[in-house]
Amino acid sequence: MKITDIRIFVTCPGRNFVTVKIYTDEGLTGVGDATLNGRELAVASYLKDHVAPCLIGRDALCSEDIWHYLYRGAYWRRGPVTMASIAGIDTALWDIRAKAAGMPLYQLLGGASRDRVLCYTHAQGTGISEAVVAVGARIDEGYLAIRAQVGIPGLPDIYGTGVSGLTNTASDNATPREEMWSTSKYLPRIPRLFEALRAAHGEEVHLLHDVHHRLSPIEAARLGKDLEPFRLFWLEDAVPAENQEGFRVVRQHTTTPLAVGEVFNTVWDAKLLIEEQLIDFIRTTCVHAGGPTALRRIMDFAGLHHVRTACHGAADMSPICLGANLHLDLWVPNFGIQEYSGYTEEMLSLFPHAWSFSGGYLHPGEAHGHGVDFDESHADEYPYQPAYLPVNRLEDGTLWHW
Ligand code: GCO
Ligand code: MG
Repeated sequence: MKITDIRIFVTCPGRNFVTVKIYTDEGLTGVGDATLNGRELAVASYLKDHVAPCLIGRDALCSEDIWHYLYRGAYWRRGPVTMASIAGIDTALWDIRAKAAGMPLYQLLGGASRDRVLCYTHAQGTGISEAVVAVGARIDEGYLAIRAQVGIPGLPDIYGTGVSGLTNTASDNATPREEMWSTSKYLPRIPRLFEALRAAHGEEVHLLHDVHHRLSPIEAARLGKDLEPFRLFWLEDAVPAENQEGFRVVRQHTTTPLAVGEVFNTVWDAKLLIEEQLIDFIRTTCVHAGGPTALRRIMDFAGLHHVRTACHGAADMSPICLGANLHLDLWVPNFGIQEYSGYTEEMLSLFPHAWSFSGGYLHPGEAHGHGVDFDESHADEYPYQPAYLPVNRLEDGTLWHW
């Protein structure tokens, strides 16, 4: 089955998504997500200018060889732009393979290891009482696991604590918004949030929190300890993870479970973290970690070391990424949880999908392929809009992590 054409679409149905569509001489097509939030056009160019021309005429069923052709063959390995590009191609090729086999993708991976996929969603508030109400509303919608974030007095407008994160955060602004950060204001606030959440909503609901890489190891260790009474499902991205050894300090001091990896591109980014069992959940996801070919290897490696999976699933990855993740989630023996922050109706109309949500769980559906399509006839109605993630500065102006 020969690849006859590859088209790249950058659309903005509320936020920017990069979509790869591969066409074959047998009429089968497949779609993949290649979105890299805030850097979409770099990936689109990588794909259009450097990848697509090299793949025309190749066998669409040789996805393993194509993966290595794009990874080893480029000489310049890894990095978010390269790996999102490879992921877009790889996901589309797995879609084609599963359609050719007449099966949902999870059947090709080894079949379902569970009936349904536990997911967590987001709830936030600028104040603690507002966050408590927001978590309650999510529980009422049927969610069993909820990531809770709260604003910090004295720090205006922190990412992830105010309005819904479903749409572009800076769509009316061609440069990133600048936010302000203070670890000393943040650290005492978060245990108070979770104390209030447990008091209001009891022990059963799974509660999670995302630190967005803003702490040092010893600060993260303190936070993990202070949160122990509230039994979090996890503390996410507690410290920047370029220095994987930094997690040893956090790990030695707290029994709060640790999750990391949404910005990782390959297994090499997590090698020490997994081998030394410094984390409990690995957050790599289809689009940023090189597609199903690479992600399932990371998942298997994690399984050897008591690390469970937790694919990143915020709304800045397209519904195609979520659909592909759900097949891996249904199959993977060491599954943990899937992030699911949902999509707007507009987004879902551009990406018709077979997955379903019920009672706190997702299922990828039984459609052949990964079950998510792209309605290219409407692509022109949603042109790319420049947008960036915000940047973060300390109160004295120092540029900080987030
Ligand atoms: C998450 C993430 C998001 C990211 C976003 C960046 O846990 O869902 O941290 O909130 O900020 O995906 O593009
Ligand atoms: Mg996160």
